[in-house]
Amino acid sequence: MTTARGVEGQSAELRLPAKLAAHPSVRALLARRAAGDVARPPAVIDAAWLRELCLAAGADDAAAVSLDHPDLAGEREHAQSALPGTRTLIAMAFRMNRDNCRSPARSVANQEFHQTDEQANHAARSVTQALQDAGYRALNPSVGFPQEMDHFPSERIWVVAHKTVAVAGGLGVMGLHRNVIHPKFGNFILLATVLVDAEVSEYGQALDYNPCIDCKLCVAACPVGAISKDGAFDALACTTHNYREFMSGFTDWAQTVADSEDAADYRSRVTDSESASMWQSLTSPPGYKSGYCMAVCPGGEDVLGPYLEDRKTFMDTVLRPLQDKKETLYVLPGSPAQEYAQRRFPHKPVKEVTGGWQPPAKRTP
Ligand code: B12
Ligand code: SF4
Repeated sequence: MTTARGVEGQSAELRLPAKLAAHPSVRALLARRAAGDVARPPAVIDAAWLRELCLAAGADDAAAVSLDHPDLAGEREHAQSALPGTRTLIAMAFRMNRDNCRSPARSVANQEFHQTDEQANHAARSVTQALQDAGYRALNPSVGFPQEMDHFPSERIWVVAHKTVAVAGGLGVMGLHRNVIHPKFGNFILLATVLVDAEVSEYGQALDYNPCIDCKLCVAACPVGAISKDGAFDALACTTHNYREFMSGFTDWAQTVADSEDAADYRSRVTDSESASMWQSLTSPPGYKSGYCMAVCPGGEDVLGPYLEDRKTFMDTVLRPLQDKKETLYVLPGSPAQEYAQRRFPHKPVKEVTGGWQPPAKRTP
């Protein structure tokens, strides 16, 4: 056995088998340690250094939250399973360009979501790498997709709930539509979280007010009635329509392909536009069908001005184009979403789908 001592104050007594101690990598590391070249990171991360790191990586706002925070009780098990030893979650917000998100052209809005998603993933990865280089264990779960599809559909597929962490850290509060509204940037933000195995010198504090002004424009904008005035949220209605070309909607489409007798039968069930849209989602990042709740939200100091100055013009130029858009709405048969969509938006064709949640009933020959 060989005993090696690290640099002063590190008390790294290593008892290594001779073969391992003689390995060139081990000898190089021990030599670097002896020369004081491998510093142990501070036990507590400096909050100002960390914030600067996040902003330099591209975040527009950032805050650390202890995993012991009472509001993160539901996240603890997930965080520990993703990175054993996690002590702190670092929440980051990334601004999206507002008018892109508001565009009735899906290609424009989706591009904005995906570009910001990519930017947030890059930034979170670079923060993780800097923490790793400083000597910590750190991990950045995906901002959006990919998610853990082996859990789908019975358990949650996301590693960390970014909204929960961001709210606990004071980056914003969930509005009536359940998107997090940042006090300055409004709800035009995507969120990322980095897990790290150390404490931070100062943690973010939750906001003491909600930037949501309760205008209920999100209720008016949602084409499938997923948002109620009282704050109830119909996640299934949202997923069935907005995520038509994601996991469950894709399954429904695949079932339709499987059930079709021939090309003519397939084309009687799926329009050319729908086939082309599905192709686009399969070859590019998948396209959201709406996100209108986010598009119309006037909350947040940077966003609020035009709404306060002239509400009618705001509604005519932001809300109405989305309401007027002719587009297919996807609903589960007999669902409240179906009734709502037909009543509120008679000019939008409503299509019944299974949502892919369960196999369709066998057709009788
Ligand atoms: C699951 C999910 C969804 C689901 C459920 C939405 C929801 N309200 O939770 C669906 C598919 C409907 C969805 C839609 C959208 N999402 Co989403 N989504 C997520 C995800 C993966 C987890 C959300 C979460 O933490 N939920 C738990 C708690 C915190 O949310 P909650 O609202 O309190 O609880 C509801 C859900 O949990 C739901 N629920 C419970 N179990 C299950 C199981 C399944 C399978 C589903 C679908 C829902 C569901 O019911 C609860 C009651 O309403 C996060 C990414 C992440 N890893 O965190 C993005 C995230 C929340 N989504 C985001 C966005 C942008 C959207 C869309 C705008 C997408 C778009 N471009 O059109 C819409 C907006 C819909 C809305 N009004 O909320 C952003 C929000 C940013 C912000 N400013 O807040 C996030 C944070 C992604 C990111 N990294 O930025 N999303
Ligand atoms: S994303 Fe679309 S379907 Fe979902 S709640 Fe918002 S407006 Fe409604």
